Amino acid sequence: MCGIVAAVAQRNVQEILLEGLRRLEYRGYDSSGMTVLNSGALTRHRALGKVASLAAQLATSALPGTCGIAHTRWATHGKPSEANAHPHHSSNQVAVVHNGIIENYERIKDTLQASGYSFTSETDTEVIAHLLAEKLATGLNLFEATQQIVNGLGGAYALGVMSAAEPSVVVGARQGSPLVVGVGIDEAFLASDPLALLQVTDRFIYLEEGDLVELREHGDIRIVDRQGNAVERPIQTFEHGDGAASKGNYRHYMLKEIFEQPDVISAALEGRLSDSSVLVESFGPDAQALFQSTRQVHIIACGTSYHAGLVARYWLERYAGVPVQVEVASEYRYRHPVVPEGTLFVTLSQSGETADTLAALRFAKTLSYIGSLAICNVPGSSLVRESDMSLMTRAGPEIGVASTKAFTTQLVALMLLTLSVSKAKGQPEQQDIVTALGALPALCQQVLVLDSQIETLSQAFAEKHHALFLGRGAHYPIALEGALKLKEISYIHAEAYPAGELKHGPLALVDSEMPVISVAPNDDLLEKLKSNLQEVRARGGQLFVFADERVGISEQDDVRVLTLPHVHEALAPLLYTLPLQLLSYHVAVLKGTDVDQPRNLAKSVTVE
Ligand code: HGA
Repeated sequence: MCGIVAAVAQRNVQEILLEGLRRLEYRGYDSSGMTVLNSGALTRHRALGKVASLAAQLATSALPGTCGIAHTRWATHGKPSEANAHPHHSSNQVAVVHNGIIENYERIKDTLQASGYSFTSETDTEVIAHLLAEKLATGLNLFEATQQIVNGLGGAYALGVMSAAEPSVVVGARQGSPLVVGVGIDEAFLASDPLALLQVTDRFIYLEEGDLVELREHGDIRIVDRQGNAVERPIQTFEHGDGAASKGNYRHYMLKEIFEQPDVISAALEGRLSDSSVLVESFGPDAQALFQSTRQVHIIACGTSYHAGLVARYWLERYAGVPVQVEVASEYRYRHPVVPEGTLFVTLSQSGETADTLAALRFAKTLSYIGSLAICNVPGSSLVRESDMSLMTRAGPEIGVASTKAFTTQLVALMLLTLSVSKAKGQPEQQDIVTALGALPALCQQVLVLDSQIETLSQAFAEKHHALFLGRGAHYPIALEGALKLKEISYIHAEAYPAGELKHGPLALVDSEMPVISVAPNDDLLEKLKSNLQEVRARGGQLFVFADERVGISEQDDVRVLTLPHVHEALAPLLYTLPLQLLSYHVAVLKGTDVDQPRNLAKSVTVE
């Protein structure tokens, strides 16, 4: 979602802020803007479109100054336009950048308008600028003013604010949207994500919900909690090098991230398996006892993570004998779920800041779960901090908006969970799966070698408007994920069905214009799947099958087959994800879409 970056330094901050915005662009890219304090005046540039448009403005008209705030937007209130772009000002006295949604902004706006404030944007954010101006006019300083107004803001926000009257001060606030403080030498920064600041520091303070922070000259940082008490938050060193956030020799982040999968899957397994067994302690000291008493599992997630949860349902029920419910967070959080005794609550999120998932966790904590587990890629994220247990997926920074390596490492984590629950319950060890996990990175490498064949295959899709994905069993969620990838980055309408469901409706769509993609691992549903594929052929459909080398599906005029190495049945969902990612990628490249930043989407969905 929107990205915030702010700096109080001894040097000109324009380039630091601009580089920060470039690094945050994955969070939102419909417009951007920057305000810098120069000789007691707030000077601002805003531009519609990507950060490059703002950079072009700055190249012709620089914003010099040592204190500034900047923003890249993903609109929630008011269309993408220059007038709606942040920072928002009030009478050139106050500037505000905001990530989140102010739910009660209409009521606040009415009151402010009645007091004579006029609005120049359609955003919810602008009320914050005028509220601050109103408070500053009473003699409060910026920090006190922010402290007073946040209590009246409903919804979620991360804020960066500055005032013309206080030349070297930026105030930040966090409630429901992420915000970190970057600790420099004699300078201090704020950002929505540490990645934005790796060019200037690798030391970060992760603010907690309700925290307010003041950055002043010489790197002075003061934090108070919701109650107004001064608090010390630990400084943490960022583990991944800055190189993790660059494209390297790849044309797109997405392609780089697809090709990183053998390495990150190895990293996700490292230290978590012995020769023949999973190490339950990987989930923390309480895991053994908690898993032992787990009688059901509820998995809550959004988007791609939800698909990982659906795969885990097949795994946990089959290999650990535990019943599982999987649900999207935005539905779960507004239901009245019944929680059977002994239920473990599991959340999945790449960023750990997904607003719906976080709200679902907070809601779940009011119910009678035996404990909560977060499977997440970002240590120190809200989801991790607020859960009883966590397991890091170790995928490293994922920049492409369409998730790839975060998904497969979530699957690895979920298989480790399956094996751990089974082991804690005293069931026989699944040694064959443990061994197969060890061999998985090499198999992934073999699949990635098929890249050029998949690129050739992708030509058959570039002119299509629709596509159907089929899978059975644990591969139905993989078909769902394949369809989601194609939709997200190539804008081709794609749907996924369990193959056995075809005859109950979707078969009506099949003709020569409808490519049908199927994953056919060598599992006990193979013969059933083959019959379903015959149903497609009989209706003139064009089939594209990703098949195990042992299944014996042969290439024909209307059937294109891409052969994958044999893999343990339990791990096939992981392996079969890779060719579907590559297919979507190449179709999108052929269509000329913006692969890493597809239209209307943003990564790390920190608004509801
Ligand atoms: N509501 C604000 C900020 C949106 C946001 O945080 N998106 O992620 C706006 O629409 O400008």
